[in-house]
Amino acid sequence: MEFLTLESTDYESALRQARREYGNAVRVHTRKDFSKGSALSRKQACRITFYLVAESPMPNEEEEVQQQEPYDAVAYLQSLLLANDLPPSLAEEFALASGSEKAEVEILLVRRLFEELAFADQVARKFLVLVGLAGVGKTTSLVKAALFLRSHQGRKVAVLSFDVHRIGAVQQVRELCRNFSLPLFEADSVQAVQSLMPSLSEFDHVFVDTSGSSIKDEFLRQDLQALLTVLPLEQTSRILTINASAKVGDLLSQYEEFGSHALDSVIVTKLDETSTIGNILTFLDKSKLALLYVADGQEIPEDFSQAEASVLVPRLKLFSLDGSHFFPSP
Ligand SMILES: Nc1nc2c(ncn2[C@@H]2O[C@H](COP(=O)(O)OP(=O)(O)OP(=O)(O)O)[C@@H](O)[C@H]2O)c(=O)[nH]1
Ligand SMILES: [Mg+2]
Repeated sequence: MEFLTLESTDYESALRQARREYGNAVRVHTRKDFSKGSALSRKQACRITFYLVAESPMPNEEEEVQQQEPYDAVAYLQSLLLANDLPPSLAEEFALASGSEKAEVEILLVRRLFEELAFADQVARKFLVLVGLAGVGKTTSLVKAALFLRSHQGRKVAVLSFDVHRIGAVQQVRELCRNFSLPLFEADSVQAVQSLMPSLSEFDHVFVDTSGSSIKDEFLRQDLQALLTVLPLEQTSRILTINASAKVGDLLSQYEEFGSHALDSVIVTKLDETSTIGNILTFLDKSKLALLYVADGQEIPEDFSQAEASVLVPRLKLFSLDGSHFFPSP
């Protein structure tokens, strides 16, 4: 074996130099740190002694192909479920032949995810009460929704703020309504809501902004219940507002908390803050609620759209097909 030596200011730079010249074949045998020069200008130095080993050859293309895992449709389906935060148990619902191509697996999965999903394409009722946890995006979304109905469907819309406890929250809705010229009515008690009823009769839709509540907040829940007793039942929609990043279990708790059977649709907010939508699809599948709108950012009115499959499918991950395969242009 042949030994070589090389000297530099320190060990690292000596090794770097050796590797620059001989590549990864360098193996250091010994190292010696010392100082050199006169007493007035003494400098640190390091000498390494090294030898070279044979570098393993790069595998050729043919060998690489052979080393890859063989394609398996069932494994591919599992990887899609995993990447999209969908439950692995969903795979049991598919009878896949191991030779099914990727595109076939993707089409089957999209069909399964969307065939029973309900979309609420119309807002039919007059009073639209957005309920949901604090900070989920109720106020922002209802302003967006009111603007959407006004500009896309020519509806006459207003906002009713029913925020009994938080003085600051009224400021936010006041400012938004002023900026977007939305008529705003304010009530701090159910009696006040009742007395506003005649003034609200001229509007097609009245979006009701409620205080957010935590699931443990009994006080706020009672206010919400009281409010719902003064709004005409047949003309009122209770819309659950949920955060796109929330876990399925938490979403199902919110669904129960905010009156499962009395809820009739869902608004999903903050889609821009998550990269997977499997949790939302699973929640919609389990709750059977119809998806009404989706919000994907803070900008009003831009970051908002009517919910439909073509908005959600492009958000599925690892698909070899793009959305146009599922929604060809007419
Ligand atoms: N990134 C992102 N932020 C959002 C979205 N929707 C709302 N927000 C932000 O979330 C924060 C809370 O929004 P609000 O509309 O005040 O939420 P809320 O549910 O009315 O809150 P409470 O009245 O306190 O219960 C604000 O900073 C919004 O700008 C969204 O789709 N994406
Ligand atoms: Mg609010």
